[in-house]
Amino acid sequence: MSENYESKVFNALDSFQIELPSWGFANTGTRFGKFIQPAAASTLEEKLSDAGEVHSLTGACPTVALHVLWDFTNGVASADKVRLIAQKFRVRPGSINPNIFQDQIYKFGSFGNPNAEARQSALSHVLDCVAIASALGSRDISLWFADGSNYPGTANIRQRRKWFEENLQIAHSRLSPGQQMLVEYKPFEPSFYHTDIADWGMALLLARTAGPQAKVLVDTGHHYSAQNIEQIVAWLLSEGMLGGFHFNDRRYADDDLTMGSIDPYQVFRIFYEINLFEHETGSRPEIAYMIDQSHNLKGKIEAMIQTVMTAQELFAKAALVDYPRLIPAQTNCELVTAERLLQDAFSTDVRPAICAWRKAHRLPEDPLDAFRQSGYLEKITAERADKNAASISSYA
Ligand code: RM4
Ligand code: MN
Ligand code: MN
Repeated sequence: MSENYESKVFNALDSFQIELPSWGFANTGTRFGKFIQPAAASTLEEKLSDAGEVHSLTGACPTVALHVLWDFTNGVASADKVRLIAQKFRVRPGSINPNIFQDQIYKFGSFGNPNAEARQSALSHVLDCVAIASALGSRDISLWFADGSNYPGTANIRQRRKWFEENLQIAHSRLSPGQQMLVEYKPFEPSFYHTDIADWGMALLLARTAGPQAKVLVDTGHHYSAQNIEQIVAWLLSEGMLGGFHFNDRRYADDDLTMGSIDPYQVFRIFYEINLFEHETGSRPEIAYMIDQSHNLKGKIEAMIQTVMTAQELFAKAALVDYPRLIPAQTNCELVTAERLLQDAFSTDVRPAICAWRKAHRLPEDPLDAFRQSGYLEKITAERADKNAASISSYA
């Protein structure tokens, strides 16, 4: 059992990579204020340096998601510079994320804005993002829209859907072969009455209308509390429409807490559905695993390393489910047997096998401890503290 267990963990970790968000290293806050950390990154160079540190310690994060408005000061013209900075820190540009929610022109929406000029501006930014992705060799263009409304009767929901369809189709037509458009949904916030892409069904319909290279992105924090996320995952898998994840944890809403910190069994159940699909179909869908978290209080790099370690543990545990025994147990309605196969895998301590995997890959056995010993945090704190102290921290 034990050798078999270790090889399952090794295989799982060999196949598992998770993308870091560039914005996860910068100062962030809540609606009420930004909390300044002396070591936070404020330039792309600093963000990619921090991401490179996480990757060098964990070996699991070769790519970094980029937010175009925040990371590409000159749009497409910045692409070469971004590539060189990424190379310097031994990471690669990952998903490209447009920002069509921050500028004043988007007060009443982007693709769903009744004003044609605003829709056009959003479209041209998304097209720039496709061009940036092509220039950098990035596969995924990841779309999240803040569009929605705050009061009943103030927005024409069906008309806005049509505008979305039009622009998504145009953006899709610019994709190169092999590129993907990921459509993310979110039930509320910043809009509090209706959101144009509020759930996975809406995202699925829009992705289908956009074209064959569009899929759905599941952000684990973008659901109502009682929702069965793994069932959504299972349905998207069976539709061939699961494009990727933004992982984070939550207790109430889109809290962007550390993955697995509130409900690790939730993450395990998602990985279990994916593993079961792979076991049954013999095929491995290309799923972009990404982190989308905002650590306001924890040290940013520490929290990111903690996240990657948690992700690896939960992914490894899901690989331990005895699928050949589970499937007949499901067919024969042996409920307790089936459920216990999941529980056995979830409660297995995979940490010794993960340490062995790290050792075999010349990685530190405890990446968090190695980070604390490395002196990196002290070095960047000394370099960045003054600049961070001078940055604005108030909400209004
Ligand atoms: C949203 C969503 C997006 C992220 C923005 C900053 O809630 O999760 O993926 O890019 O926040
Ligand atoms: Mn997200
Ligand atoms: Mn979010």
